[in-house]
Amino acid sequence: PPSIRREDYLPPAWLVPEVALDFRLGLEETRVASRLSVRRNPEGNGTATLRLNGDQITPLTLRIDGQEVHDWRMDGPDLLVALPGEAHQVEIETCLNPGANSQLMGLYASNGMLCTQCEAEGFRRITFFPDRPDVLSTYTVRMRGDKAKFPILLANGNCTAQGEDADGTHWAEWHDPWPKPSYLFALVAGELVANHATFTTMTGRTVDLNIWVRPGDEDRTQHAMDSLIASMKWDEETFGREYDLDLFNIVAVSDFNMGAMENKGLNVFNTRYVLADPETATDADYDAVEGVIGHEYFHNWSGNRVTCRDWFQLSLKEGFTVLRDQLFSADMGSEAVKRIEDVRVLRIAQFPEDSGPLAHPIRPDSYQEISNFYTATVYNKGAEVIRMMRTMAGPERFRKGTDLYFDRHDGQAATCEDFVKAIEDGAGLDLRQFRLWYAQAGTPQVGVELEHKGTQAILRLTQSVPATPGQPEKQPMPIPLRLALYDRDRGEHSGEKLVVLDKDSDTFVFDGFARPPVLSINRGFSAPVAIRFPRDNADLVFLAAHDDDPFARYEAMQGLVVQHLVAAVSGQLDEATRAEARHAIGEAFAAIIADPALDDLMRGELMILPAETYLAEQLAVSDPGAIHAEREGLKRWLGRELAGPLRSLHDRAAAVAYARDAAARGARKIKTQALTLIAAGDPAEGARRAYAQYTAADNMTDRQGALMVLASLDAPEREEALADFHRRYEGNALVIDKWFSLQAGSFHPRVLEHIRALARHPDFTMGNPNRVRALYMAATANPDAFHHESGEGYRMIGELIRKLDPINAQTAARFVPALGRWRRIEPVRAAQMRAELERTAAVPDLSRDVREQVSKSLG
Ligand code: BAL
Ligand code: ZN
Repeated sequence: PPSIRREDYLPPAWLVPEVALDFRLGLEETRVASRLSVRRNPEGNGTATLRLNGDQITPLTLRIDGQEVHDWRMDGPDLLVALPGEAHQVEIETCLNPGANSQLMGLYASNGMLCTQCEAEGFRRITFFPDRPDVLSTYTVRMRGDKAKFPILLANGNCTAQGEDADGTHWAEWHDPWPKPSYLFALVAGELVANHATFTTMTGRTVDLNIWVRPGDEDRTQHAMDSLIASMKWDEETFGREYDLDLFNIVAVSDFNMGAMENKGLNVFNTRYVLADPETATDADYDAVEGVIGHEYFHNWSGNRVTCRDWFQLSLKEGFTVLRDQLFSADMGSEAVKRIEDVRVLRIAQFPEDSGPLAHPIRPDSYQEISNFYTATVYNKGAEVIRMMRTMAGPERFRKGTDLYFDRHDGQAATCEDFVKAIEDGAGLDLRQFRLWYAQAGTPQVGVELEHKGTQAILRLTQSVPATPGQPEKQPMPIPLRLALYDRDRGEHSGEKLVVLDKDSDTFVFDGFARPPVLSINRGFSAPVAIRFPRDNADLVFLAAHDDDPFARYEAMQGLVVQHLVAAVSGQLDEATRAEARHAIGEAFAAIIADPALDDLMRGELMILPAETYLAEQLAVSDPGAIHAEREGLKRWLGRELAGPLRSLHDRAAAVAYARDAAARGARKIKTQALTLIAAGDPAEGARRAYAQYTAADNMTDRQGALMVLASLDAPEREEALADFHRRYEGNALVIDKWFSLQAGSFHPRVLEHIRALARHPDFTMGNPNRVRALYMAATANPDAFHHESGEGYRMIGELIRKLDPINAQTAARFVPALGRWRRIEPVRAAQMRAELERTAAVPDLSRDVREQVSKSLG
C-alpha cells in the first residue's frame, strides 16, 4: 500500500459548508441519503473534480443540483464527479448493513443498538464525503426507525424536531450549529436509559447532561456523571474553557475499538470507561473512568473547536488533551501518584515504541493506515512534549499561550506548528530548537557525571538521540531538567534548579559544597528521556528515603532495583554483590513500609517493582526468561526477608473499611501489594491470606487483587475462587473480562494451557474487542505466556492476528508490535517471533492495518 506523506498536504479543492443526512435505520439495512452543499475552495487547486471518499460502499443514486447524473466514476473506493460551477448541491444515497460491520468503524450494531465510530476514516463507510479533518461542515441529521427497537435517537448538537408515524416508526431531527469535520459525526439509536443532571457554566448557561446506558446499568453511572461535572468545572477554572451547547450526551457501548470518542455533543464510550460501582470496579477502574471522561470532554476545545488540519497533526489534539486529562486527574487526587503512574505508562508503552521498528515522531511524516498511529508516542509522548513547554514557561505563562492558541485558531483546522507558535508568542518562549521534539523520534539518552572539586559540584551532561527508522542522524534537542543537590549530612538541598541541556554536551557548575552532594535529577520527570547515571546504591538509598520530590523518590527506588536486576540478568553479578544489592533494596523497602510520613497511596507506588518491559529497555538484547526469573527471585527474597513487616502491613490494611477516600484507597493498594510479596515468599501463607481477602471482600479492588495473587498459585484455593468469581459475575461483561485477564496474566506453570482453554470458553468471542484484549493483551503482557521458551506464546498471538484481521483489523494490528520487538530479544526467541511475522506477511488479503505493522516490523 502507498504511503501518505505529510509534505504532500494540499488544501481541499472543494469545501462542504453544509451537510444534511437522512437515515432510515435498520439493523440489517440502513439507507442513508446525504445532501452536500459544496463550493469551490478559493485556496484549492481549482480542479473541477470533486473527490468523495468511500470505503466498502456503492452509490445507489447521485444527483447534482437535483438532476440524476451518471458520468461519475470510481477511483478505487472513492467517487469522482466533475462539477462545472462554483457551488452545487450533491445528493447521494447509500445502503449499509450495520449488523455485518464487525470492523466497528462507520455505522454498526452493538447489542441491538446502532452506533457510529468515524475517527479517523469511518465516515466514508457511511456515505461518500471528503473525509478529511480540514473540511468543516454544519450538520443536520434526520433519522427514522422502529420505535420499539430504537426508542432513543441521538446525534450531534441539539434535537430540533421529532415525531411519530402510525406504522410504529418515529423520527428525530438533530442540528449541530458548530462546523465540524466528518470524523466528529455521531449517531446512536437504541434502547437506552439516562442518568440526567445539569451543569451551570461560568456565564450562567444551563447544560443538560445525560449518560445513556442499557437498562439495568444506570446504577453504575454516577461516578461518570460526577467526573463529567468535575471536568466541566475544571476546564473553566484551569483553561478558561466553557461548554458551548445546551446538551451534552454520553453513550456507553460494549463493542468499541477505542476507549471513547469525542464526537461533538455526543461522546460515545466503551462501557469500560463509564460503568463503575464498588462491587464491580476497582479503584484503578474508577480513576480510568474519571480520566477518560475528562479527556473526551476536554476535546470539546482541544480537538473539536480547534481541530487538526490533517492526521499528521493528531498529537495537536491528542498530546494536548492527554496533558489536560493528566493535570485534571492530578488535581482531583494525588499529583505525585498521578505523575508516577503517567511515567510508568510512558516507560512501559512508549519507550519500547521509540526504540523499535515502529518508532515515529509525535508528528509522523508518513503513514499507510492512520489507525496505526493512535499510539503511546502520539498520545503520551505528545503530552510530555507539551508538558516540557509548560515546565519551561511556568503554569501562568503557559496559560497565556493556550489562551492565545484557542483565540487564534477557534473554528480552524490547525497544525502542531500553529500550537507551538501560539505557545511561543503567548508564553514568551523561544521554541525554535524545541520544535525538533515534533520531528525526531527516539528517546534521548542523557548521560550524567558529577564531579566534586573544592567546594564545587561539576555536572557534566551529554545527550544522544538514538537512530530510528528513516532517521539515522539526530540533532540535539532542548531537554529541561529539574534538579537538586543534596547535602548528605543535613539531608536537604538549597533549592531546585532548572537546567536546559540543548547541546550534545554541557557542563553546569554549582558552588558551596564542602562534601560531594547527592544529585536528584529529572525531578518530576521534567523531560521524557532516559537518564544514564551509574551510581552507588548508597546514594539511591539516600534519595529513596529523603528526596522531597515524590517522583524522584520513586525514581531512586526504581533505580536501585533496575541497576541490580540489569546487572543480574547480564550475568555480571558475584554472590557478594548480589547480597549487597539485595540488602540495600531490602533496607529501602523496609524504610518505605515503616515510614509514618508516607500516605499509603504513595507507599504503594514506592513498592512497585520496575516492569519487565522497562527492564528489557535497558538492554540492547534481552532474555525475557532471565529477566522474569530475576525479578521473581527478588520478589521471593523480599517476601521472605520482610515477612514480618509485610504481614503487619497486610493486617493493618485489611482492617480499613471500604470508602472512596484517599486513605482507604491507599490501604487497598498496599494490601494487595503486601499480599503479592507475601505469596512470593511463602505461597501457602499467600494462598491462605489471599483466599481470606477474596472471601471477605466487599469491593472489586480487594477481590480482584486477591484473585490475581491466587491465579498465579498452584493451590486448591485458586480453582475455588476462580469458579466463584465467574458464578458471581456471570453476565457482567466488564467483570468477566477481568476473569479472562487475571488468568491470562497469571504466572501459573500451566498458563498457556489455560489461555488455550479460555479461547474455547463459551464466554469468549472474537466479536468483542474488550473480550479479545482481556484474554490476549493480558497474555501478550505476560512474559511467562508470550515469551514462553516453547515459542507457543508467539504462535498463539500470530494465529490471533491472522484470525482477527478479517473481523476487526484495527484491533488485530494492535497485537503486532509485541512480535515486532524481535530484534531486541535473544536469538532463539527472536527467530520464533520473526517466523510469526513472516507467516502473517504471507497471508494474501491482509488488511492495510496489519500489513503496515508487519512489514515495518520485518523491514
Ligand atoms: N480521538 C479518539 C479517542 C480519543 O483519543 O479521545
Ligand atoms: Zn483523545
